Amino acid sequence: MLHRIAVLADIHGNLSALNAVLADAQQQAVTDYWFLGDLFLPGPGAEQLYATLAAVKPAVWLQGNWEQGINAVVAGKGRIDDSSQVYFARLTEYLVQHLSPEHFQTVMQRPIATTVTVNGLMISLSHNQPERSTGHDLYPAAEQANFDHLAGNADVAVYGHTHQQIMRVSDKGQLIVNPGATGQPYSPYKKFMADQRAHYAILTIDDAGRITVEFRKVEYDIDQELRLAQQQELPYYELYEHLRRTGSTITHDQALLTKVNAEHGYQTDVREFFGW
Ligand SMILES: [Mn+2]
Repeated sequence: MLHRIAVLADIHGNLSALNAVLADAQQQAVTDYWFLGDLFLPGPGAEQLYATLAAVKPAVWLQGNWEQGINAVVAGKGRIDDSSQVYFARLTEYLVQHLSPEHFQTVMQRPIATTVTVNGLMISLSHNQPERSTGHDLYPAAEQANFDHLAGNADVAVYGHTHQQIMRVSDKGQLIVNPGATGQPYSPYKKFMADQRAHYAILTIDDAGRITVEFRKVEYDIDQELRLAQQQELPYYELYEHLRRTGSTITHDQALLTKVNAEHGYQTDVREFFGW
């Protein structure tokens, strides 16, 4: 059977982007869906986002470093004097309050990597490296040895996490693909960063195991996504608006986060909710 696989990664709470990508994928006569992790936050998508992704029955559904971070917060790990950790925890509180406990558990128990064989092609799938969902070692221009490690003994390695669409090869010629980010596109290059269309990729694998890779970028309504965030009373709404309009994250801007946390009493929220 001919497989046309839509590969999505890094949705990051952006339901509007996910809807646009799924509509495009349907038009492209996709037969399978794979998701490489980082489903929630900092966007408002929670229960409905879960249901939307679950409805296409992804054959692969991985966990990313954000899910691991969310798990760590819920397990009680974090420092109240670290503004970035308060930011992450306050968003986690929002998620816990907007997602059913059952679906929360389902997502948090996904693996960080897996391997599947399609028409004789062995494909490794991971959020970042198969053994570790964090790190900068697979950024597009990173060292070749890191990509050789990723490829392992697979024919094709597919990973997410960097939010940038790339295709390259290992030293042996194994194919390496990153579908980019559905909910949070990124580029270090200013001209491309201005293009905030939602990313995904389609892998077409025929009966003979021949593969074609297609990178897609889909327009969606950012204003609608921001209205959704407002309706849902998403914490750090202003920062989310900045992120959606520019692509720039402020996750590590301690000075800004300290100010916003103080303005909204987020530190107190986190202390009360998680007992930090
Ligand atoms: Mn990630």
